Amino acid sequence: MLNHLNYSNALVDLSTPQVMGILNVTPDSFSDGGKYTQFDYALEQAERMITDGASIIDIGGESTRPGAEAVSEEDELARVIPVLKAIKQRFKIVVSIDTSKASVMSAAIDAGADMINDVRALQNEGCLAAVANSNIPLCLMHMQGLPSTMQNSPSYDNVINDIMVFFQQRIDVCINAGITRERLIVDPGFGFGKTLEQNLYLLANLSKFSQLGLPLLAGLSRKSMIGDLLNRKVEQRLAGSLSAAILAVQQGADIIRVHDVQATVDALKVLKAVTEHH
Ligand code: 7PM
Repeated sequence: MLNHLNYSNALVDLSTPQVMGILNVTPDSFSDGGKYTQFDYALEQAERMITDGASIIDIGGESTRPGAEAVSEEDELARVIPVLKAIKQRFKIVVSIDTSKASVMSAAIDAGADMINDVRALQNEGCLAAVANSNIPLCLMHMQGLPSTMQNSPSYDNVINDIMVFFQQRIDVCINAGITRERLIVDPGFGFGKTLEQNLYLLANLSKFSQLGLPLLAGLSRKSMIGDLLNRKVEQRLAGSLSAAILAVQQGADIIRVHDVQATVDALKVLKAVTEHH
């Protein structure tokens, strides 16, 4: 856990936990109703999340959904880069790009991205080189397997220890590639190759990752672990997601990645107020 993250043109103060709002720009996240384009919708969503108190907007153009078809480089660039540019032009907000492709990372950095969020922790060809010459923060997420098959039979000796070893290896690889430690953020990747039991154990022991001395990001919003635990469909998972967000922050998470920004900001305000008065 650190107190600050230094961004190119903005500073995110991590002395209190911050909310990262999810902005999906995948076709499956948008049903075309006519003249209203995905581009306009994305900008409106971004504005709402900023108003609601998000300090980071995470733009994703690749669906990591289990079984989702791969997105081509051209399609991902065409979805993400115009939205990134428009948000940077209109709002004063830190913008993160959720991608695993080196070409998208490079183009996003050129277009003013403030952060790269990679569910594959920069393991794809060319990713280390793509980010090494910039100075923006990088989120390294843990995933066991690949999105198409990762939920088949996830297996660990100990999920916390195994993820800790993975982080240590990726941190070393990054440092050897010329990326300073100060730029790194870690994320255990809830739901990415983990059973419900493993996800719950991970949340219960999340504070172990503070040993790394790096900012900790957690994404729990509307995930299957909430749905499976509560037997709720994706649109009925807000209460479960808020509870999980509170628990993650109590266990040391610095950044919470969510769909429902206003509700999460409210929940964290209650936690903060109570924590400051005990
Ligand atoms: C289907 C399955 C759709 C999973 C979307 C998802 C994380 C992330 C995602 C996370 C970081 C979701 C995921 N999850 N990046 N990207 N951490 N750093 O639920 O947990 O949003 S995609």
